Amino acid sequence: MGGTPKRMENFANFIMKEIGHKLPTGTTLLDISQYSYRYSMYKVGPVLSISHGMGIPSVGILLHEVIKLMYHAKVRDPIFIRIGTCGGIGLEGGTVVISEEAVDGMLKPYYEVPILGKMVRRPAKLDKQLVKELNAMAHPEDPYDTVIGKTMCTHDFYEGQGRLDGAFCEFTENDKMEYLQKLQKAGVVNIEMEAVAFAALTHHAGIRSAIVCVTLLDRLKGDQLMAPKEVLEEWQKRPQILVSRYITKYLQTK
Ligand code: R2B
Ligand code: URA
Repeated sequence: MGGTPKRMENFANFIMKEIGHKLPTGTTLLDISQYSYRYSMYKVGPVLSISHGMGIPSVGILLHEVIKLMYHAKVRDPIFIRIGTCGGIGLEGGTVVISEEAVDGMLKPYYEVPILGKMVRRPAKLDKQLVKELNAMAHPEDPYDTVIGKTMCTHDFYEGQGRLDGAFCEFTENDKMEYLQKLQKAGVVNIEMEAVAFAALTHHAGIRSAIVCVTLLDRLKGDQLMAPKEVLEEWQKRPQILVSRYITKYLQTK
């Protein structure tokens, strides 16, 4: 799973090549949920490549539906992996981050959701073994770093991530830097917007899951994405490469 329909179409085509999957003659890869006008979904043999949109509510709805899909399709032991983008904390743009922990905007390791008027708290746990297995897929000759670390998940891209360049900003550059340094001290290496719900809902369903994101910038150095579009696109392939190595290996040992 990943945020945008285009990235997940690209991933579907990429993984099809990597695992050597052949579509039945006369057929092409199709977005099988195109008429939902919400998400996109591609099936490539044993791999589903699905977009989840931006933010916790969007990924939450999708996860309910994909978890039900797994159940009705009688899929045994599925693995859910989010391939995304994020802001790095003290990491150069283009660094791949495998999340070992997910925390919310208050640095709490759970997903809180009001259900029938009561706040329900679900632990945002990721699979430790899967983190190691994914990390082992990084090659020493990759021209970028792959790191393991704590991921903060926010409800907002601008004020919620301490940006100064939103429509509103009621704090100073100093306040922002103090906050980001506090996050760094707490072990946070990247910030994105889905990790807590992704980790909590998969854990609640007993599904092994992982999150692999590429940093689009170092938030200690700025707020805006300054890298050219082509560079940003190349960076977004990096989590796909790591995950495709994992899937290929996994399928060979099955
Ligand atoms: C990363 O990028 C998106 C915000 O631009 C959001 O979906 C996320 O987690
Ligand atoms: N996605 C985020 O949520 N934050 C960033 O800084 C970059 C991508």
